[in-house]
Amino acid sequence: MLTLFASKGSVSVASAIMLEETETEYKLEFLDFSQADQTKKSYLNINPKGRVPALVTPHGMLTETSAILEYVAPDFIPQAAYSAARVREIIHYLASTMHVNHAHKMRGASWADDPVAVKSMVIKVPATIAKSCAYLKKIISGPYIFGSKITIADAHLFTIAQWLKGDEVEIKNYPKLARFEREFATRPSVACVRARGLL
Ligand SMILES: N[C@@H](CCC(=O)N[C@@H](CS)C(=O)NCC(=O)O)C(=O)O
Repeated sequence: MLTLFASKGSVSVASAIMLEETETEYKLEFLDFSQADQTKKSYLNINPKGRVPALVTPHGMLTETSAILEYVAPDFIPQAAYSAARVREIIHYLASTMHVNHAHKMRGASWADDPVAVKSMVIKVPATIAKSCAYLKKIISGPYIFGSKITIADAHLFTIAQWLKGDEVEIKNYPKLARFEREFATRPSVACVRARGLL
């Protein structure tokens, strides 16, 4: 049995969605960020990074959304090398650019001690996230990123799309992204994740 360590509304939602899509049995362990659960010794013993997601597998611990999604849902990656690389291209962009842009709002202190620099990072967030949305809207072919078959990249993008409002970006300004988000939200996997209290 797999165990997913996750927190509400965080990037760990993507892993939960793919566990649901693949009808994998898993146990959910909630971390409450308002109680700084991710910094407690009991969790650091599990995931020294102090981040979610973390997945306990029969082989050992796995972290990083991109790695977890590949492990949990290999059938949601195309077989052809180029198509598979395109899926990874999106996932790596989401993890290394868009997620990091978003993190500058709440986690600026990870990069700078100077309060002016931290505030400056916060101010930049709507613009950098908007730039990511402008890039993504060109990629989405609809209804999902790569057409009618979902891939692991869709779960990742749907999860990050939930942060747009908080980052002061209007999804309706990116109609293809808005349609994707609305469409993906109707999937039973999303309803299951919501019912489990992660969304
Ligand atoms: N690169 C990691 C990032 C994981 C990450 O930053 N997760 C955030 C939640 S969205 C977290 O655990 N933050 C806790 C903290 O910063 O204290 C991934 O994509 O899984």
